[in-house]
Amino acid sequence: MKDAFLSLQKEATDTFKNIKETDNRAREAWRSLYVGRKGKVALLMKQLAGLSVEEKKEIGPIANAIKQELMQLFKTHDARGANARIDMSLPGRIPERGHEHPLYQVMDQVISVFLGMGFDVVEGPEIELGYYNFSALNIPKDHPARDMWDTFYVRHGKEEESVVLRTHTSPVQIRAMEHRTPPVRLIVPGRVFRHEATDATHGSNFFQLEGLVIDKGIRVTDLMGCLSAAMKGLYGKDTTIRLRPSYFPFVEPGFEVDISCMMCGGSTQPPYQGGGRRDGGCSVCKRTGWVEMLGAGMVHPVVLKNMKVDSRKYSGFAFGMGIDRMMMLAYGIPDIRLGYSGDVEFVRQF
Ligand code: FA5
Repeated sequence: MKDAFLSLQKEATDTFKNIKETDNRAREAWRSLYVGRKGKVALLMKQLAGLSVEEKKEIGPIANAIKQELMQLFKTHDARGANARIDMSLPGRIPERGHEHPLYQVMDQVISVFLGMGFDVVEGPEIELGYYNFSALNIPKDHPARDMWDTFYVRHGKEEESVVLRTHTSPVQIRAMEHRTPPVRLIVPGRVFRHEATDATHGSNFFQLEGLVIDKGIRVTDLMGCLSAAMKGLYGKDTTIRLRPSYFPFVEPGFEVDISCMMCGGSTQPPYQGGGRRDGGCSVCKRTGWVEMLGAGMVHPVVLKNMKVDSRKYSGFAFGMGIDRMMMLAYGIPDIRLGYSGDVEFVRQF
């Protein structure tokens, strides 16, 4: 038996020496024939089972050593062989580069416009206390104004204990002012959540960007000037804005801010022949010439009080815009849900 192992060792070693270094196929055949799972060494080792205990003690270690030696011979050679050589002249494999999601592209554009106007960027938690999301923003419990936001409750209960997925970025106004004193100029980009029946323009998960300015003598005209400059920065110098009265509990007065249509340039009169036209008018502004862009208003004195800001000395304005809808306008995306579909083919277009 011992001789059988020794002669197999010699046979295997001699055969291996005769294989050309570049002949990968022959080397692989050698590996399979001698040290493979059903190779000659394995077959011979099976026969060890029929030996006496004494013989096993003597031959077992020899058999194992031969097996290891042959496997090592193959491995060592393989490491130096043709397989392991690197052809430096081959062109490298270039990994595919991704790019920012269109939502973040738009978000970054908006942020950079406001950074240019001297605003700071602040962030806050997506899971928020009911206090910050509602009460501190002058929306008391059971007030009908809460119906404006369909809320996902993480913990429903007493007001001071309730926890929600924030329905807007406005709670960060309050949080930010816990560590600041006026004058402040800040923006808050972030994800928000609403218990919406989703459709082409409504998501249950979308992005907003909030703005807050507080200083001495801030007036509605400052709000108008600031938002007008920002919208010109985003949509071109000919862009104009208009304010319509609206209601948000945390501002007084409150406005909806529209901008002149970026597609038809505010032309309401047919025959308009530019982009976005369908059946006798611009499909983006529906021939009104205006596109709804933001909610805004002068910060309510109750909210200033909750921020520990003296409303006799200071005043301010706040605004909030929906980034998803801005993305839809910027890229002509017909359905808000496409942005969250995880479809790479969709994202690659932008
Ligand atoms: C607010 O959320 C206020 N916090 C904004 C605000 C801030 C007003 C500061 C005054 C002062 P509103 O619910 O209208 O307001 O939402 C703001 C924007 O978010 C909308 O103009 C819209 O662009 C976007 N938006 C609202 N609901 C959805 C939705 N379900 N899906 C996608 N975008 C939405």
